[in-house]
Amino acid sequence: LELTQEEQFQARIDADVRIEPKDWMPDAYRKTLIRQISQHAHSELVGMLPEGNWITRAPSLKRKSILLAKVQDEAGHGLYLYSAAETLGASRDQMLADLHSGKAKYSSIFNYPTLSWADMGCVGWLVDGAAILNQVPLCRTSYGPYARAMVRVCKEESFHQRQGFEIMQTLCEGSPEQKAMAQEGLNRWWWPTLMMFGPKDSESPNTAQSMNWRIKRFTNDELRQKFVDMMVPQAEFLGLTVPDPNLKWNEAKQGYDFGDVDWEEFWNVVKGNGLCNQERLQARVQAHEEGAWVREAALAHAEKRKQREEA
Ligand code: FAQ
Repeated sequence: LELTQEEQFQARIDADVRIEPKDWMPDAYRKTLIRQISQHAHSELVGMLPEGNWITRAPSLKRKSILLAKVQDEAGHGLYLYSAAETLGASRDQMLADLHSGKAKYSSIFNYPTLSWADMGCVGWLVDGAAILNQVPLCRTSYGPYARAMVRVCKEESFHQRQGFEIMQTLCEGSPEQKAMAQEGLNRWWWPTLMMFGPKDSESPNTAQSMNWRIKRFTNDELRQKFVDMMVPQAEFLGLTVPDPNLKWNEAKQGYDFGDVDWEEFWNVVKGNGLCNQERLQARVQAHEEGAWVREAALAHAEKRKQREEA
Protein backbone atom coordinates (compact mmCIF):
# COMPACT_ATOMS: atom_id res chain seq x y z
CA LEU A 1 0.00 0.00 0.00
CA GLU A 2 1.54 3.28 -1.15
CA LEU A 3 0.69 6.43 0.79
CA THR A 4 0.58 9.68 -1.13
CA GLN A 5 2.87 12.51 -0.02
CA GLU A 6 -0.12 14.24 1.52
CA GLU A 7 -1.17 11.09 3.43
CA GLN A 8 2.36 10.66 4.75
CA PHE A 9 2.32 14.26 5.88
CA GLN A 10 -0.99 13.81 7.71
CA ALA A 11 0.32 10.62 9.32
CA ARG A 12 3.28 12.56 10.72
CA ILE A 13 0.91 15.25 12.04
CA ASP A 14 -1.31 12.58 13.63
CA ALA A 15 1.75 11.07 15.31
CA ASP A 16 2.61 14.53 16.72
CA VAL A 17 5.84 14.77 14.75
CA ARG A 18 6.91 18.40 14.31
CA ILE A 19 7.08 19.71 10.77
CA GLU A 20 10.33 21.58 10.04
CA PRO A 21 11.11 24.20 7.34
CA LYS A 22 12.81 21.82 4.89
CA ASP A 23 10.12 19.10 5.17
CA TRP A 24 7.59 18.64 2.40
CA MET A 25 4.25 20.22 3.25
CA PRO A 26 1.02 20.86 1.36
CA ASP A 27 0.82 24.36 -0.14
CA ALA A 28 -2.35 25.08 1.82
CA TYR A 29 -0.59 24.20 5.11
CA ARG A 30 2.23 26.61 4.26
CA LYS A 31 -0.25 29.28 3.26
CA THR A 32 -2.41 29.08 6.37
CA LEU A 33 0.68 29.14 8.60
CA ILE A 34 2.06 32.22 6.85
CA ARG A 35 -1.37 33.80 7.26
CA GLN A 36 -1.68 33.02 10.97
CA ILE A 37 1.94 33.69 11.95
CA SER A 38 2.18 36.98 10.05
CA GLN A 39 -1.14 38.16 11.52
CA HIS A 40 0.18 37.20 14.93
CA ALA A 41 3.43 39.14 14.27
CA HIS A 42 1.50 42.20 13.10
CA SER A 43 -0.62 42.00 16.27
CA GLU A 44 2.50 42.19 18.41
CA LEU A 45 3.76 45.27 16.56
CA VAL A 46 0.44 47.10 16.51
CA GLY A 47 -0.09 45.85 20.07
CA MET A 48 2.73 48.11 21.22
CA LEU A 49 0.68 51.22 20.42
CA PRO A 50 -2.20 51.15 22.95
CA GLU A 51 0.27 50.75 25.82
CA GLY A 52 2.89 53.01 24.23
CA ASN A 53 0.26 55.71 24.63
CA TRP A 54 0.73 55.60 28.44
CA ILE A 55 4.51 55.39 28.77
CA THR A 56 4.88 59.16 29.23
CA ARG A 57 1.99 59.26 31.71
CA ALA A 58 2.66 56.23 33.91
CA PRO A 59 1.94 57.15 37.55
CA SER A 60 5.43 56.36 38.90
CA LEU A 61 8.98 55.67 37.75
CA LYS A 62 8.52 51.99 38.65
CA ARG A 63 5.30 51.69 36.62
CA LYS A 64 6.97 53.49 33.72
CA SER A 65 9.98 51.18 33.58
CA ILE A 66 7.73 48.08 33.78
CA LEU A 67 5.54 49.39 30.97
CA LEU A 68 8.58 50.24 28.82
CA ALA A 69 9.96 46.74 29.30
CA LYS A 70 6.62 45.15 28.43
CA VAL A 71 6.26 47.14 25.22
CA GLN A 72 9.83 46.20 24.25
CA ASP A 73 8.98 42.54 24.88
CA GLU A 74 6.11 42.87 22.40
CA ALA A 75 8.47 44.20 19.72
CA GLY A 76 10.67 41.17 20.40
CA HIS A 77 7.70 38.79 20.03
CA GLY A 78 6.95 40.38 16.68
CA LEU A 79 10.51 39.74 15.54
CA TYR A 80 10.48 36.03 16.58
CA LEU A 81 7.21 35.62 14.70
CA TYR A 82 8.35 37.35 11.51
CA SER A 83 11.41 35.09 11.57
CA ALA A 84 9.19 32.02 11.96
CA ALA A 85 7.10 33.15 8.96
CA GLU A 86 10.30 33.70 6.94
CA THR A 87 11.21 30.02 7.39
CA LEU A 88 8.10 29.28 5.29
CA GLY A 89 9.33 31.46 2.42
CA ALA A 90 7.45 34.65 3.28
CA SER A 91 9.48 37.83 2.82
CA ARG A 92 9.54 40.33 5.65
CA ASP A 93 9.33 43.28 3.26
CA GLN A 94 6.18 41.82 1.74
CA MET A 95 4.61 41.08 5.14
CA LEU A 96 5.28 44.64 6.30
CA ALA A 97 4.03 46.09 3.01
CA ASP A 98 0.77 44.14 3.48
CA LEU A 99 0.42 45.47 7.03
CA HIS A 100 1.08 49.05 5.94
CA SER A 101 -1.34 48.94 3.00
CA GLY A 102 -4.13 47.64 5.25
CA LYS A 103 -4.28 44.34 3.37
CA ALA A 104 -3.09 42.16 6.25
CA LYS A 105 -5.11 41.51 9.36
CA TYR A 106 -4.00 41.96 12.96
CA SER A 107 -5.92 41.40 16.17
CA SER A 108 -9.11 43.44 16.47
CA ILE A 109 -8.33 44.24 20.12
CA PHE A 110 -5.63 46.76 19.30
CA ASN A 111 -8.09 49.02 17.53
CA TYR A 112 -9.63 50.12 20.82
CA PRO A 113 -8.35 53.24 22.60
CA THR A 114 -6.58 53.26 25.98
CA LEU A 115 -8.35 56.06 27.83
CA SER A 116 -7.24 55.70 31.45
CA TRP A 117 -4.41 54.20 33.50
CA ALA A 118 -6.79 51.34 34.39
CA ASP A 119 -6.61 50.37 30.72
CA MET A 120 -2.97 49.38 31.28
CA GLY A 121 -4.28 47.02 33.95
CA CYS A 122 -7.02 45.72 31.65
CA VAL A 123 -4.66 45.17 28.72
CA GLY A 124 -2.29 43.17 30.92
CA TRP A 125 -4.94 41.28 32.85
CA LEU A 126 -7.53 40.61 30.14
CA VAL A 127 -5.75 40.99 26.79
CA ASP A 128 -2.57 39.20 27.86
CA GLY A 129 -4.74 36.68 29.72
CA ALA A 130 -6.55 35.91 26.46
CA ALA A 131 -3.25 35.90 24.56
CA ILE A 132 -1.75 33.33 26.94
CA LEU A 133 -4.76 31.04 26.80
CA ASN A 134 -4.47 31.07 23.03
CA GLN A 135 -0.66 30.79 22.93
CA VAL A 136 0.09 28.10 25.52
CA PRO A 137 -1.51 25.46 23.25
CA LEU A 138 0.45 26.94 20.32
CA CYS A 139 3.64 25.76 22.06
CA ARG A 140 2.44 22.33 20.76
CA THR A 141 1.47 23.55 17.31
CA SER A 142 2.63 21.24 14.52
CA TYR A 143 5.10 23.64 12.87
CA GLY A 144 8.41 23.55 14.76
CA PRO A 145 9.65 27.17 14.42
CA TYR A 146 6.24 28.57 15.45
CA ALA A 147 6.00 26.22 18.45
CA ARG A 148 9.51 27.12 19.65
CA ALA A 149 8.85 30.86 19.29
CA MET A 150 5.72 30.44 21.40
CA VAL A 151 7.64 28.88 24.31
CA ARG A 152 9.66 32.06 24.80
CA VAL A 153 6.72 34.33 24.13
CA CYS A 154 4.55 32.58 26.72
CA LYS A 155 7.15 32.97 29.47
CA GLU A 156 7.15 36.74 28.97
CA GLU A 157 3.41 36.87 28.45
CA SER A 158 2.66 35.28 31.82
CA PHE A 159 4.77 37.96 33.49
CA HIS A 160 2.81 40.59 31.55
CA GLN A 161 -0.45 39.15 32.75
CA ARG A 162 0.65 39.18 36.39
CA GLN A 163 1.67 42.83 36.13
CA GLY A 164 -1.73 43.71 34.63
CA PHE A 165 -3.56 41.91 37.43
CA GLU A 166 -1.38 43.71 39.96
CA ILE A 167 -2.30 47.11 38.48
CA MET A 168 -5.99 46.14 38.77
CA GLN A 169 -5.52 44.92 42.34
CA THR A 170 -3.78 48.14 43.36
CA LEU A 171 -6.59 50.22 41.87
CA CYS A 172 -9.27 48.04 43.47
CA GLU A 173 -7.66 48.40 46.88
CA GLY A 174 -7.28 52.16 46.41
CA SER A 175 -9.68 55.10 46.63
CA PRO A 176 -13.31 54.85 45.43
CA GLU A 177 -12.26 56.83 42.34
CA GLN A 178 -9.53 54.30 41.56
CA LYS A 179 -11.90 51.37 42.05
CA ALA A 180 -14.42 53.07 39.73
CA MET A 181 -11.68 53.57 37.14
CA ALA A 182 -10.90 49.84 37.28
CA GLN A 183 -14.58 48.94 36.84
CA GLU A 184 -14.96 51.38 33.94
CA GLY A 185 -11.93 49.78 32.26
CA LEU A 186 -13.38 46.29 32.68
CA ASN A 187 -16.70 47.50 31.24
CA ARG A 188 -14.97 48.65 28.04
CA TRP A 189 -12.44 45.79 27.61
CA TRP A 190 -14.50 42.71 28.49
CA TRP A 191 -16.41 42.24 25.23
CA PRO A 192 -13.57 43.22 22.86
CA THR A 193 -11.36 40.70 24.69
CA LEU A 194 -13.89 37.92 24.07
CA MET A 195 -13.69 38.84 20.37
CA MET A 196 -9.94 38.16 20.30
CA PHE A 197 -10.63 34.41 20.09
CA GLY A 198 -12.20 34.89 16.66
CA PRO A 199 -15.64 34.12 15.26
CA LYS A 200 -17.85 31.33 16.60
CA ASP A 201 -16.73 27.88 15.44
CA SER A 202 -19.79 27.65 13.21
CA GLU A 203 -18.66 30.88 11.45
CA SER A 204 -14.91 30.15 11.40
CA PRO A 205 -13.73 29.10 7.94
CA ASN A 206 -10.23 28.06 9.08
CA THR A 207 -10.76 26.17 12.33
CA ALA A 208 -11.63 22.69 11.06
CA GLN A 209 -8.62 22.37 8.76
CA SER A 210 -6.26 24.03 11.25
CA MET A 211 -7.40 21.58 13.96
CA ASN A 212 -6.85 18.68 11.56
CA TRP A 213 -3.31 19.90 10.86
CA ARG A 214 -2.81 20.52 14.59
CA ILE A 215 -1.90 24.14 13.92
CA LYS A 216 -4.70 25.01 16.34
CA ARG A 217 -5.12 22.67 19.32
CA PHE A 218 -8.41 24.17 20.55
CA THR A 219 -11.26 25.85 18.70
CA ASN A 220 -12.19 29.52 19.10
CA ASP A 221 -15.26 28.71 21.21
CA GLU A 222 -13.36 26.28 23.44
CA LEU A 223 -10.76 28.93 24.26
CA ARG A 224 -13.39 31.64 24.77
CA GLN A 225 -15.17 29.38 27.30
CA LYS A 226 -11.90 28.67 29.13
CA PHE A 227 -11.21 32.40 29.27
CA VAL A 228 -14.58 33.23 30.83
CA ASP A 229 -14.19 30.40 33.36
CA MET A 230 -10.72 31.64 34.31
CA MET A 231 -11.56 35.36 34.49
CA VAL A 232 -14.88 35.48 36.33
CA PRO A 233 -13.40 34.26 39.66
CA GLN A 234 -10.52 36.74 39.24
CA ALA A 235 -12.99 39.61 38.70
CA GLU A 236 -14.89 38.46 41.81
CA PHE A 237 -11.65 38.39 43.78
CA LEU A 238 -11.01 42.00 42.71
CA GLY A 239 -14.57 42.97 43.67
CA LEU A 240 -15.40 43.93 40.08
CA THR A 241 -18.55 43.15 38.10
CA VAL A 242 -18.28 41.49 34.69
CA PRO A 243 -20.54 43.54 32.36
CA ASP A 244 -22.68 40.63 31.18
CA PRO A 245 -26.24 40.24 32.56
CA ASN A 246 -26.41 36.72 31.11
CA LEU A 247 -23.35 35.46 32.95
CA LYS A 248 -24.37 32.48 35.07
CA TRP A 249 -22.63 29.44 36.54
CA ASN A 250 -23.81 26.25 34.84
CA GLU A 251 -23.43 23.37 37.27
CA ALA A 252 -24.00 20.68 34.62
CA LYS A 253 -21.22 21.90 32.31
CA GLN A 254 -19.01 23.08 35.20
CA GLY A 255 -18.52 26.38 33.43
CA TYR A 256 -20.21 29.72 32.93
CA ASP A 257 -22.96 30.46 30.46
CA PHE A 258 -22.45 33.91 28.99
CA GLY A 259 -24.06 36.39 26.62
CA ASP A 260 -23.45 36.57 22.90
CA VAL A 261 -20.66 38.75 21.55
CA ASP A 262 -21.68 41.61 19.25
CA TRP A 263 -20.41 40.03 16.05
CA GLU A 264 -21.38 43.02 13.97
CA GLU A 265 -18.98 45.14 15.99
CA PHE A 266 -16.29 42.47 15.61
CA TRP A 267 -16.49 42.30 11.79
CA ASN A 268 -16.71 46.05 11.58
CA VAL A 269 -13.41 46.37 13.46
CA VAL A 270 -11.80 43.56 11.41
CA LYS A 271 -12.83 45.36 8.21
CA GLY A 272 -10.93 48.46 9.31
CA ASN A 273 -13.70 50.58 10.78
CA GLY A 274 -12.87 50.35 14.49
CA LEU A 275 -12.22 53.40 16.67
CA CYS A 276 -8.45 53.39 16.12
CA ASN A 277 -7.77 51.37 12.93
CA GLN A 278 -6.61 54.41 10.95
CA GLU A 279 -4.53 55.85 13.76
CA ARG A 280 -2.81 52.49 14.38
CA LEU A 281 -1.88 51.95 10.74
CA GLN A 282 -0.68 55.53 10.38
CA ALA A 283 1.56 55.13 13.42
CA ARG A 284 3.11 51.91 12.00
CA VAL A 285 3.68 53.47 8.58
CA GLN A 286 5.27 56.53 10.16
CA ALA A 287 7.53 54.42 12.37
CA HIS A 288 8.63 52.43 9.31
CA GLU A 289 9.36 55.56 7.29
CA GLU A 290 11.24 57.21 10.11
CA GLY A 291 13.31 54.05 10.50
CA ALA A 292 14.49 54.14 6.87
CA TRP A 293 17.84 55.68 7.82
CA VAL A 294 18.51 52.81 10.27
CA ARG A 295 17.92 50.20 7.57
CA GLU A 296 20.10 52.13 5.11
CA ALA A 297 22.91 52.50 7.67
CA ALA A 298 22.76 48.78 8.54
CA LEU A 299 22.97 47.84 4.85
CA ALA A 300 25.87 50.23 4.23
CA HIS A 301 27.68 48.82 7.26
CA ALA A 302 27.15 45.23 6.10
CA GLU A 303 28.42 46.18 2.63
CA LYS A 304 31.60 47.78 4.07
CA ARG A 305 32.31 44.72 6.19
CA LYS A 306 31.88 42.46 3.21
CA GLN A 307 34.30 44.56 1.15
CA ARG A 308 36.84 44.55 3.99
CA GLU A 309 36.60 40.75 4.28
CA GLU A 310 37.04 40.33 0.53
CA ALA A 311 40.05 42.68 0.43
N1 FAQ B 1 -8.98 40.05 14.98
O1 FAQ B 1 -11.36 31.16 10.62
P1 FAQ B 1 -10.92 32.01 11.75
C1 FAQ B 1 -0.97 39.45 21.17
C2 FAQ B 1 -9.92 36.67 11.26
S1 FAQ B 1 -2.36 38.44 21.18
C3 FAQ B 1 -8.81 40.19 13.65
O2 FAQ B 1 -11.39 31.62 13.11
P2 FAQ B 1 -8.17 31.37 12.46
C4 FAQ B 1 -0.19 39.60 22.45
C5 FAQ B 1 -9.02 35.54 10.86
O3 FAQ B 1 -7.70 35.97 10.73
C6 FAQ B 1 -3.24 38.70 19.63
N2 FAQ B 1 -9.08 39.19 12.78
O4 FAQ B 1 -9.33 32.19 11.69
C7 FAQ B 1 -0.22 40.98 22.97
C8 FAQ B 1 -9.64 35.07 9.59
O5 FAQ B 1 -9.28 35.95 8.53
P3 FAQ B 1 -8.47 35.46 7.18
C9 FAQ B 1 -2.65 37.95 18.47
C10 FAQ B 1 -9.52 38.03 13.29
O6 FAQ B 1 -6.88 31.91 11.98
C11 FAQ B 1 -0.96 41.27 24.10
C12 FAQ B 1 -11.12 35.31 9.83
O7 FAQ B 1 -11.20 36.27 10.88
N3 FAQ B 1 -2.70 36.53 18.66
O8 FAQ B 1 -0.70 39.98 20.14
C13 FAQ B 1 -9.69 37.83 14.66
O9 FAQ B 1 -8.41 29.91 12.35
C14 FAQ B 1 -0.99 42.58 24.64
C15 FAQ B 1 -11.84 34.03 10.22
O10 FAQ B 1 -11.38 33.52 11.50
C16 FAQ B 1 -2.72 35.65 17.63
O11 FAQ B 1 -2.68 36.06 16.49
C17 FAQ B 1 -9.41 38.90 15.53
N4 FAQ B 1 -9.58 38.82 16.86
O12 FAQ B 1 -8.38 31.77 14.00
C18 FAQ B 1 0.52 42.01 22.39
C19 FAQ B 1 -2.71 34.19 17.99
N5 FAQ B 1 -10.16 36.57 14.86
O13 FAQ B 1 -7.05 35.29 7.59
C20 FAQ B 1 0.47 43.32 22.88
C21 FAQ B 1 -2.52 33.27 16.82
C22 FAQ B 1 -10.27 36.01 13.64
O14 FAQ B 1 -9.10 34.15 6.77
C23 FAQ B 1 -0.29 43.60 24.03
N6 FAQ B 1 -3.69 33.21 15.96
N7 FAQ B 1 -9.90 36.89 12.70
O15 FAQ B 1 -8.66 36.57 6.22
C24 FAQ B 1 -4.75 32.37 16.18
O16 FAQ B 1 -4.79 31.61 17.12
C25 FAQ B 1 -5.85 32.36 15.14
O17 FAQ B 1 -5.36 32.96 13.97
C26 FAQ B 1 -7.14 33.08 15.61
C27 FAQ B 1 -8.15 33.09 14.45
C28 FAQ B 1 -7.76 32.33 16.79
C29 FAQ B 1 -6.87 34.53 16.00
